Amino acid sequence: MTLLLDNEFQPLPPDKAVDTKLFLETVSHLPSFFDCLGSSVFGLIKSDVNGNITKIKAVYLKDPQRYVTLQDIVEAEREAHAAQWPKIGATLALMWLKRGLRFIQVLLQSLADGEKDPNNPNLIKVNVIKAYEEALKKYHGWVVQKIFSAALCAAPYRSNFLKALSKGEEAKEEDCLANVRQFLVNYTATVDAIYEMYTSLNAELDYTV
Ligand code: 0SG
Repeated sequence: MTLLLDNEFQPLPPDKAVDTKLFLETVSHLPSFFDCLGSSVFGLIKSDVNGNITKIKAVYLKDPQRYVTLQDIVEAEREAHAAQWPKIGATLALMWLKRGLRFIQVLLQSLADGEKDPNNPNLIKVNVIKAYEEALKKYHGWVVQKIFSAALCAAPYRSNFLKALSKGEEAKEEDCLANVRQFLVNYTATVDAIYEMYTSLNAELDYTV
């Protein structure tokens, strides 16, 4: 069993509503993956992602029957905190979490599509830069972009990264990539649904940190 497939996302219902409990259970496994990556720079990223998840979970646990879907939470906060919303509570945490999830999605998709630097085929820098530019860069000022550069230098080799996705087992590269492709089906649908929800509720912000 691979790390990814151990924690596969569930298919969405026809209305694409994301079930809060299932979502939180699944994303709560993601931060431990950062431990496989080695460098301490990933500790900072792990704690940011963990903080987002903890914040959403805390709101959910206040009233699980009311917050069945992620949209229930975002809409309730819009009603309760009209003046500060969407820069508040779980709405803010999910806004940032979805960007990290999009980063992971674009990175894995790029690897699954076989995108490589022909001069350095065992590096994943091209894949990481693509994911960063699509998901995060526009929200980062100079200082955070420097943190990204440090993380980029610490990025593992492609072969080691694919092994890490498979908990370090001696899985064949093609098997790892097949697992990644399977994982991406429900994962991408879920991330897309959260982005669509933020657009339709006008909850997206574009400030930089
Ligand atoms: C395999 C190689 C991978 C390379 C990975 C590179 C990843 C990019 C690194 C970027 C560095 C990120 C460092 C942290 C940056 C944070 O400042 C930002 C903004 O954080 C938000 O700020 C908080 O998350 C919010 O927390 S909340 O839950 O309380 O709401 C909030 O504090 C907000 C500011 O609030 S405000 O002042 O506006 O009120 N975080 C990010 O940019 C998200 C970074 C996620 C990276 C995910 C990378 C996954 C890598 C996976 C590798 C497989």
